[in-house]
Amino acid sequence: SSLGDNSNLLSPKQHELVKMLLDNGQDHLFRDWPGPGVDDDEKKAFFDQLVLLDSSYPGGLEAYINNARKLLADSKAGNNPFDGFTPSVPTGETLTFGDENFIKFEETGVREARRAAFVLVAGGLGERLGYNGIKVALPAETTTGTRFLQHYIESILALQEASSEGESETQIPFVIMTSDDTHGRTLELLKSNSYFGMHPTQVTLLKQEKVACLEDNDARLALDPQNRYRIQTKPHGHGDVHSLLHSSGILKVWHNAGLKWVLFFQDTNGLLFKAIPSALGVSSTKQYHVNSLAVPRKAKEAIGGITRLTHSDGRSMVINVEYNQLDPLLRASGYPDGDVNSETGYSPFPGNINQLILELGPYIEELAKTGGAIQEFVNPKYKDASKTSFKSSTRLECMMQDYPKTLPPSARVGFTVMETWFAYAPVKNNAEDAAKVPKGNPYHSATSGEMAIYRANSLILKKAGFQVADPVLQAFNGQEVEVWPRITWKPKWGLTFSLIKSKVSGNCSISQRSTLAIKGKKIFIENLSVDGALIIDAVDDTEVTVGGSVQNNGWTLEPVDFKDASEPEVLRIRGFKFNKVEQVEAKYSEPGKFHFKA
Ligand code: UGB
Repeated sequence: SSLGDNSNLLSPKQHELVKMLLDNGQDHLFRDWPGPGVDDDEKKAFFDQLVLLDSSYPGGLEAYINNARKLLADSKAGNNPFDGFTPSVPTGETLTFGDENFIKFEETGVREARRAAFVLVAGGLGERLGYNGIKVALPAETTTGTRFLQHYIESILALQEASSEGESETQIPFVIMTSDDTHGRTLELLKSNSYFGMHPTQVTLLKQEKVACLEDNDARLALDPQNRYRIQTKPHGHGDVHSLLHSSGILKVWHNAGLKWVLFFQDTNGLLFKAIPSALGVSSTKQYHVNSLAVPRKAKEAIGGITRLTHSDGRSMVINVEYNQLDPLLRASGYPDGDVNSETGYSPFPGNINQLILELGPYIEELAKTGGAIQEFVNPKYKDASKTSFKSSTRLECMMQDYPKTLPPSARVGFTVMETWFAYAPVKNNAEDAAKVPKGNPYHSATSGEMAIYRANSLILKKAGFQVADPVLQAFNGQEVEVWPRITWKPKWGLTFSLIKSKVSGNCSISQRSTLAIKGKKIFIENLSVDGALIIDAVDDTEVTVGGSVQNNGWTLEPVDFKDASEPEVLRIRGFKFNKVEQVEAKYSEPGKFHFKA
């Protein structure tokens, strides 16, 4: 064959791989290759790609092909992955922001953060959002322009500092999973911003590789339509994070350093860190090996449902059922209406927000057995009902929240339900799709994501004793949202509810049209009324007490049409911008103790 003539291009390792492929029905990959001397560099690049695909999958390419054949056969046969399982609504811990229980969990969580590591999965391109850049570079809100990644890092640093109080200085490790789509730009964003204040050695980037596409039910690997010397690849999903953490060896390093918790989170949730201290407190108090964060879920919302699955053989587990699988599962198991709201107006199944807290010890033990492999699935789009050919190539995928599926029944798997307003506001949908979301369901757009931050901060200050004006309803990019006063603060100012309460006193109020940005750490708000815009900025060593009455024209909100190409994309996707007409600025760059009276 033409490959035979080309085989002197191969290293011994590549030789073995090619033999395995030929033994596994993949000879089409080398069909009609020209003889040696033609396209040799491209052929070598092809073999290099094979080695990469082989080394980045637990068990190698052979395992990938075998797993694919099995899953494709199941899919063709219409086998139900939940066969034998009956779904029911599980019970978990429910947290109410600011109550006694919550405050107790927050205290515990802050203490435990000394022994925590954080893992951000940020390899996804965010196709639903259709934004040109990487999602973690987007501003979470445009009052201060703080980017998601910056906010995450500042939150981790605030936790680090709070949990070190009275103890030796600690550095919380931070891993970011990237992919070829996001790696370069993530690294660049960190470097050009001095890692947003984090020590560069604290941050580890782990890049996930894509997996080979499959062109038919025999799991023949698909060649790139543009290049016969490349296998077409697609993302394998966020579940890769487990095998990457395992193979990098970093978990052992953490274990040896005495760490106990690994917290996983996603790329665009500007509220998450308001829920992290208490959720970690729950993990620690309840000794959960796995704790998933959840919020009340609207039927058909694109978030998975946390479900108890009980098998006819007695096995039972609490696990995420992905949003596209929940409806068919329910219909097949005695709920003829499928995924619908109950009389509460919500789905009876809590919504998975994919923020997981794992206890490190049991996690390492489990990965030692599985190598980090996560149960996969395949989702081919068939040409017709015969299910013999695909409309386009497919691939295996896996999800990080499926980690508990291989755990023994003795594992302590729990979940914690938070109120949505302080825990979950992702930025996933583009303006057009968000505008089409059924009324009453969340938009999950840049518009709603930003407005949710102002709403949460307003509600929290209200709980802390502030008089906060009611919101007005306004539509941006076809989405009606509550517009609250634009209140923002740095994580180091308001890491926990107790901390926030300790910084607000007397008679304080803010009007709906106002902006209040707290950019320092030791800023005490006392007898302050804001009607307009107030920006307080102070270096960490400085203590400022702010009071008096702020009255100015403030920052007005102006609509931006998402189709208006003259506006920057980050503004277009949210549908508004601020016109900074007038503001009061209190700025302190020297250490000391100050009083600011407006
Ligand atoms: N991601 C990767 O890092 N690598 C990949 O290959 C793919 C994604 P999406 P999805 O909480 O709102 C999830 O696309 O997958 C990262 C849960 O499965 O935003 O549709 C990516 O960068 C679902 O149960 O979400 O749905 C991002 O940070 C529900 O909980 C993250 O993975 C839903 O999120 C999620 O990717 C939710």
